[in-house]
Amino acid sequence: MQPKEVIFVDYSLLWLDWKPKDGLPEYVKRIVGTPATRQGKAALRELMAGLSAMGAETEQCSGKPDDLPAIRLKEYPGQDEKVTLRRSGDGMEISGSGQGLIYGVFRFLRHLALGEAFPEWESSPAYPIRMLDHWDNDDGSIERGYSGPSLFFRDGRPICTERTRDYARLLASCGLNGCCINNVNVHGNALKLLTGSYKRELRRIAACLAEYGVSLWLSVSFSAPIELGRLETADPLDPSVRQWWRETCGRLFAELPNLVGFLVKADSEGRPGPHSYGRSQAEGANMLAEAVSPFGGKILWRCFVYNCTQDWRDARTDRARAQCDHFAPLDGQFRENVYLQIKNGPVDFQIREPVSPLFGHLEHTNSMAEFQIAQEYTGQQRHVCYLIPMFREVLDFHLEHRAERDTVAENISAICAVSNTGSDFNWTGHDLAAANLFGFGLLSWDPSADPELIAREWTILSFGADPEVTDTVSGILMRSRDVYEKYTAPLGIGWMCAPNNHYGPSPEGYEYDRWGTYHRANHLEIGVERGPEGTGYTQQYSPGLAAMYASTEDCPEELLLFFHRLPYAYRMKDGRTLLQRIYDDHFEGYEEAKAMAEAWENLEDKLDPGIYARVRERFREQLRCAAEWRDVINTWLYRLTLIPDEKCRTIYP
Ligand code: GCW
Repeated sequence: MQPKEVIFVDYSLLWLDWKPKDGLPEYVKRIVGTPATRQGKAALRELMAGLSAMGAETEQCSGKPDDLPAIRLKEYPGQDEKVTLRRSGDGMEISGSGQGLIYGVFRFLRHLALGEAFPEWESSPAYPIRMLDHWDNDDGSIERGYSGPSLFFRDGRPICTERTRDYARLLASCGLNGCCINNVNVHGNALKLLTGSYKRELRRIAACLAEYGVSLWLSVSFSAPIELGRLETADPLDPSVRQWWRETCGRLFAELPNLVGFLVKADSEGRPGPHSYGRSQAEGANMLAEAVSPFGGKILWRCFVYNCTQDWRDARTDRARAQCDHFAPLDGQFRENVYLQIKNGPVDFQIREPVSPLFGHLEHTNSMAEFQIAQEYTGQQRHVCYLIPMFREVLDFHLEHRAERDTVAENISAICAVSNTGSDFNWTGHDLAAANLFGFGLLSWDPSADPELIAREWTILSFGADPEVTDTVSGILMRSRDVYEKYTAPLGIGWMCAPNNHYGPSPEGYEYDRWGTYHRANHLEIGVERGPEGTGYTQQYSPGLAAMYASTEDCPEELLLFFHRLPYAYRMKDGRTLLQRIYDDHFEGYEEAKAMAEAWENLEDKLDPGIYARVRERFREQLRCAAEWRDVINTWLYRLTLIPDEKCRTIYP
């Protein structure tokens, strides 16, 4: 029997576990250039360590440059993020500011690991703000966290550990430059992050992040002047409130040189906000923007404002409309250091939603796209669900509101994702979920990056370069979103998950609740009509898109039940009935999940045994849960309609 060729991997390093590499170019033996800044030094250290892990014996030559083949590091002054890799004589030159060098070095190491001798790259990131939002609480728990306790908090206090620096490296290595460390729902001691009580800890965290060019952001409570300042109001137009914020910011920004600004969830799901004082969202955001502006600070203002105490009997209120209804009329009223943070879809991170129409209404306001790599509604890091193809679809979407620069990617000026990381040794719970972290980083730098190439690259960096492993793992990743979609809620309808924890099926779990997420299914029809005859949501899009979505014929089928209420006998384009399509998707989705699990099992001899076993366990749970989804959704629809599956597969009457 052939000996197994297994690569052992230190998965706590994720894609930064550089593997030994044959045939490295001659020039990697020498590094010329001595960066002066903290980031530049970190870049040099990464380069030395990366090359050594790949098996090179590299020396750093700090003397006068000569003509011998070498890697030349050229550091420019400033904070610019631009980076250039180019051939220089028989060697390579990597140039940029200190921060640019970090991106350049990681990119260079990636190229070497992928087998390119002279990588050439000249690039600047698409957005100046590319960050992760942590929903981490002061007690160390994480709202919607699926990979262990918080990296940033323990027992009511912020913490800086040896992993904080590792985390900063991971973020910088895929192009991210910011991190908001606490939950947008600000509770408990997290309120006191503004007070100076945790100055020491925050300074340490900020310094670890800064070394890799990652800025610190904090989530703040709009009513902090009451909670902390003992004022009687948080009215944004009240002079004492404004004064309180100015003073607080003055102290905080002086204490934390790497702080860039605040993230605010106001008037949303019970959080305080300007509406309580009869003020607009713009008045609220601008008050904070003014307070941070002397320090070059920025405000990220979330647009997740909707009525979360809706009466389910009220069929006229449509939650999908809420963001545009609240924010579109305010375009142009926000200060230039405010960014409106908009979830990718109009409701809430479901596996299939249309693109939020709000992106098309902000001609004179900075906007920021918010994605979620924490898999709250997409399998909670127990199911494999590679989200990068979905994010690309959103970024590529044409809003049809202007002739040029019309896609979402071209309209936004910042980008973020709710983080999927925690203290688990593999950072993301499911080993394959790290592809979402890596992929989001790459996409935030270059929104035209190819999700499939990202998947392949990530697989090689994580598991080594065996072509069968690369094809199989990237193949699993690329199919995974469609598979998850098929066995869960059908055709864009969303919300058939269990209430509160959002895992597993419960088709009526949210039906008689206050959250505004209804399908209103009866024995004849399912869905909410959102065309002009219905809630009018479609009219929030530009006329061409509005007409497309309003027409059942032209509406993309995968979104049919997001936009329309339809009878079960409605004919799909391929002639199947709507109900048969749903049955088929659920049976197929399960089979496809099983095929993904089997494909993984075929790699047993080729993978690090620890990774193999962990992912196999997760697939077991995915299959159990996929079967549950299939059977619950199919059975529920069968019992409602009494229409059997044409193919007579098992449903439970
Ligand atoms: O969908 C909801 C989540 C909440 C989250 C909220 C938000 C942080 O279930 O847990 O709160 O979205 O985005 O603010």
